[in-house]
Amino acid sequence: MTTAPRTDAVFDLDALLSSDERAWQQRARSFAQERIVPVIERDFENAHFRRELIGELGAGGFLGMHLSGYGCAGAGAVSYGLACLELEAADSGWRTFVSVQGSLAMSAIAKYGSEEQKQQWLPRMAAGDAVGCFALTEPQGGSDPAAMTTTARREGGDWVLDGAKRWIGLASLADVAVVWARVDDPEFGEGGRAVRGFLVPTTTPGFTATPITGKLSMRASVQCDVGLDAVRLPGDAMLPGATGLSGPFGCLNEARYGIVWGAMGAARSCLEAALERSTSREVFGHPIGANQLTQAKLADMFVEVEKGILLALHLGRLKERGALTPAQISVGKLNSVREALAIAHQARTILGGDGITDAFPVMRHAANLESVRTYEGTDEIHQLVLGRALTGLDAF
Ligand code: TGC
Repeated sequence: MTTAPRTDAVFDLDALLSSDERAWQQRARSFAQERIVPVIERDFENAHFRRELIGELGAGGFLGMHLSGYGCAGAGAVSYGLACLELEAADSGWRTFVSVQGSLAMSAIAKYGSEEQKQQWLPRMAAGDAVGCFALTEPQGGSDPAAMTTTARREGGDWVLDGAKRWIGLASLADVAVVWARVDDPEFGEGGRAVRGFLVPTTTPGFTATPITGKLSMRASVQCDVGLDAVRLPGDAMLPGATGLSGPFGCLNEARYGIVWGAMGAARSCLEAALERSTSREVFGHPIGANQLTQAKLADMFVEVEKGILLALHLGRLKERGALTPAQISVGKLNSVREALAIAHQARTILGGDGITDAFPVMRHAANLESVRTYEGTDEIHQLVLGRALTGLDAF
């Protein structure tokens, strides 16, 4: 007997959501399926970022959607997570866009910005009329931001920034960059060595952003090398509310939370492709889904998708209560991406040779997830965060 593929056959996850959350999910799903899915294979092949969708995401309320005021939607953490899931079910690059814009750049301004900075940037960013990027990682690596070498020095009333950043999403499209730099002035904290954030309009002389080419992952999105060569900024360009690395880490928490959900979207997409193929492809005279070995693979993939979504939901409910800890986020980020990658690889085996082509989304998801595994804290960083939480011993 053949049946239509079902991923909601065992758990009724909808029953755990409010009507508002289901509506956000449905809107995100419609956007992803109607505007991204039909073009994503071509965009991935051509390494094309479809800039014209930014305004549509803004009009849909998806940019900074978990922030309140300043034109932002004020949605709950679970609604935001569900939107990440649906966008990443289409492509990790588009969930990354929403993460960089909303969870990193807009969050930095909303958490740490002055009232003037919020007024200047947040409404335009929420509408998609302005794009932001978040410049933390440097060329020598992203795992140890404490080793940052980018500097900000005082010259008269101005700030002058020098340094380099790498893997900065959206930088070549951005209107404003949130740049993290080490200051040399005791007045600004930590004996003159504090990491502080600066809002850099990307038209400022000395700011350059060069898209990184040769990527075999995240091809439908943009990551850049950023140069900061004597970038002169007014004295009020600093974000007043963040002193030290807890500033950028506070934003990384937001983005990592979105990944917990998003990676499960990519995983669900891979499972759905494998399920569909398991009933439509016949080998040895019957659908491959009738083979016990195929069913075991499907069951294992399903178990991890459902567990991952339930974990994401649990973390979302904690976040809504203000009780979510960085170690809990590390559990989610580590688990979701690791399992999503395993699911993508397992799904590929069910698709046979066709699984390596763009007739299916699976290889694209697998390639994208390699980036997701590395950014916002590698597997190893999250293991070490958890090792510290468990033992009380710092192994960095
Ligand atoms: P340590 O130097 O001891 O602590 C610095 C301060 O930060 C605080 N902190 C956190 N605060 C909030 N949330 C977190 N998750 C935090 N983690 C640390 C810490 O309490 C301390 O505060 P204070 O007030 O005492 O100064 O750092 P640590 O030993 O706690 O952390 C070490 C480690 C390895 C966990 C941390 O360095 C780390 O998380 N490394 C990974 C960084 C990372 O994720 N990098 C990738 C960034 S991805 C990116 O930049 C690209 S964005 C996407 C795009 O643009 O496309």
